Amino acid sequence: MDSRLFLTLLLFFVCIASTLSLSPKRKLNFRRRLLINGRPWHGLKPSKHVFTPESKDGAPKAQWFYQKVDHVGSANTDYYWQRYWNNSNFYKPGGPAFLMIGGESAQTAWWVEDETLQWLKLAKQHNAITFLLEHRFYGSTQPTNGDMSTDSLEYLSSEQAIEDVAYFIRSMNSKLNLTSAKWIVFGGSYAGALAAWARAKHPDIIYGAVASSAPVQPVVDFTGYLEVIEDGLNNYNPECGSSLHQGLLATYNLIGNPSGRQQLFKGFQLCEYIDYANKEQISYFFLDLIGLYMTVVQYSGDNVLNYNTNVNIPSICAYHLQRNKTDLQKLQEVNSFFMQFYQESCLDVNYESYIAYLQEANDDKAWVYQTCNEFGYYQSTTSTKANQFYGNVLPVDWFIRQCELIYGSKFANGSVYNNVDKTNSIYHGKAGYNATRVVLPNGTNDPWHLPAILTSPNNESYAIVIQGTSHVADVYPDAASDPLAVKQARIEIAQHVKDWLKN
Ligand SMILES: *[C@@H]1O[C@H](CO)[C@@H](O)[C@H](O)[C@H]1NC(C)=O
Ligand SMILES: *[C@@H]1O[C@H](CO)[C@@H](O)[C@H](O)[C@H]1NC(C)=O
Ligand SMILES: *[C@@H]1O[C@H](CO)[C@@H](O)[C@H](O)[C@H]1NC(C)=O
Ligand SMILES: *[C@@H]1O[C@H](CO)[C@@H](O)[C@H](O)[C@H]1NC(C)=O
Ligand SMILES: *[C@@H]1O[C@H](CO)[C@@H](O)[C@H](O)[C@H]1NC(C)=O
Ligand SMILES: *[C@@H]1O[C@H](CO)[C@@H](O)[C@H](O)[C@H]1NC(C)=O
Ligand SMILES: CC(=O)N[C@H]1CO[C@H](CO)[C@@H](O)[C@@H]1O
Repeated sequence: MDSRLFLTLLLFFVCIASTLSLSPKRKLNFRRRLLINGRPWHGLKPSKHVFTPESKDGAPKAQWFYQKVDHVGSANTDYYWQRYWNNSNFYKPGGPAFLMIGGESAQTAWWVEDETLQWLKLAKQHNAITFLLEHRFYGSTQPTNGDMSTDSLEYLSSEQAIEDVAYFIRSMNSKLNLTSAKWIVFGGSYAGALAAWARAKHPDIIYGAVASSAPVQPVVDFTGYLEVIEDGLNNYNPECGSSLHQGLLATYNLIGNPSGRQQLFKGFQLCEYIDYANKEQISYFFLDLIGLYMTVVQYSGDNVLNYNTNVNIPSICAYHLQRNKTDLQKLQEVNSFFMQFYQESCLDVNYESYIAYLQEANDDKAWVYQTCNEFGYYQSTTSTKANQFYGNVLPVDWFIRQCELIYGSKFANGSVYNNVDKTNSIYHGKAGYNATRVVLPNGTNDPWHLPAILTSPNNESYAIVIQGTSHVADVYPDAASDPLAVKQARIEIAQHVKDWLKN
């Protein structure tokens, strides 16, 4: 390696290391519990190895791609180092190239390493070379060397990320002589939307896309989200849903008086008393509780982390279906289960430190920025149905106010609505999506199916319904517990990819 490149890289790592080791005042605890604008601590598409960047010896090593900071404007001509991984084990000259697009979290080698992953099984079958590209501003891919000030975040957008993908493909084509290879992009959740949009935008270099649980209809007030969570619990067992409803109601009624707050302090093992005058804190407390059920329903049964063993709808509902306990006690037991699971010593209810955390440079700050700047997707209790079930404890304005608190006055209320409108005018929403050679699987239990494409947009793209499954269920390795519907969906996806790669 030439010494100047080495120095640049060294500097880069020093910067990254100092960014990532920030925030000694905060333990990881409260971040792991929270579902921050739909994003859990592990990112929207969880990876098996969330804390270990390289999963084992001999795993593919991270590579660095010299990438343009700005594809959209012309003023900034800088470059940055974008992290990626590859696996050429299956590749045979003349074979296709598969690219997994990274979403709103740090990536790990697991995605190109674990040959039981569905897309790697396809790569093996078709002799494909595979790549995983980390999204700008997440993990170690930092176009502004870890600076996440609002000015720097100007370079964080889905459009820039899609152009990163296009530039990466063009460069690999010339570097590795892949020009005649068919490129297929893969992605799940937000990255699924990126895969769908990238195929639409660059049909000349991207031959097809598998876009799992892809939300392509940004909306500020994502009212349906919490309704699907409620339905997920009720469809399993109406008594489970009703017990959660009663538990939340009891909690809400106790907040109004001092002895009730004392009872909540003890029962939920809070780190501090709730200040009844602080309405922001009360919403934050309810997000602590409701967020647990969001995570559970959103991932229930997925064959990754603990979602098909003890963190899923049946195991959490088991608490609510106990006899001889009040619904408040049951809710508190679910809370205690997660406190142990996340190793929390007390339950954080400090809204100010939550905001302070989001003002630091981290993946959550980047994702919340994207919600303020492009997507919204605020999981509010605004709808009549959600209001009746949860209480109106998470009004949409509570989320919108955070945009201004974190990123400044540029993100006052009105601008968030304008930003989301702008995104929909760029990508034309789900009704306007009309690319060909795209597979769009979605799960009925997953709240993210609402902004996903539900009917095949044309006769060369395919929406696939997966009854009773959750978020991005189709991307994970086979499990004995997989429902038939997800097995069938995987077969269908494989068939479409095979058709595309024929001749
Ligand atoms: C692929 O990754 C390996 C290390 O895992 C590296 O040696 C090789 O140069 C990489 N190839 C490309 C095209 O990046
Ligand atoms: C590049 O790939 C094409 C098509 O696969 C092949 O015909 C050609 O010989 C390759 N060129 C080099 C320099 O390897
Ligand atoms: C529930 O409570 C009733 C009345 O207090 C008692 O008779 C019964 O044994 C209890 N059942 C269980 C499973 O604890
Ligand atoms: C925010 O903007 C929206 C759309 O313009 C408007 O409907 C809403 O009332 C505003 N909320 C506040 C708190 O100003
Ligand atoms: C989608 O594209 C096809 C082929 O160009 C066209 O016939 C069809 O009308 C389009 N549908 C929509 C909804 O735009
Ligand atoms: C769909 O089918 C019709 C009729 O067979 C055909 O004309 C059209 O080109 C096909 N493709 C798309 C993208 O609509
Ligand atoms: C949950 C959901 O909306 N599923 C949709 C997925 O795609 C199929 C096929 O178009 C639809 O019929 C489903 O309604």
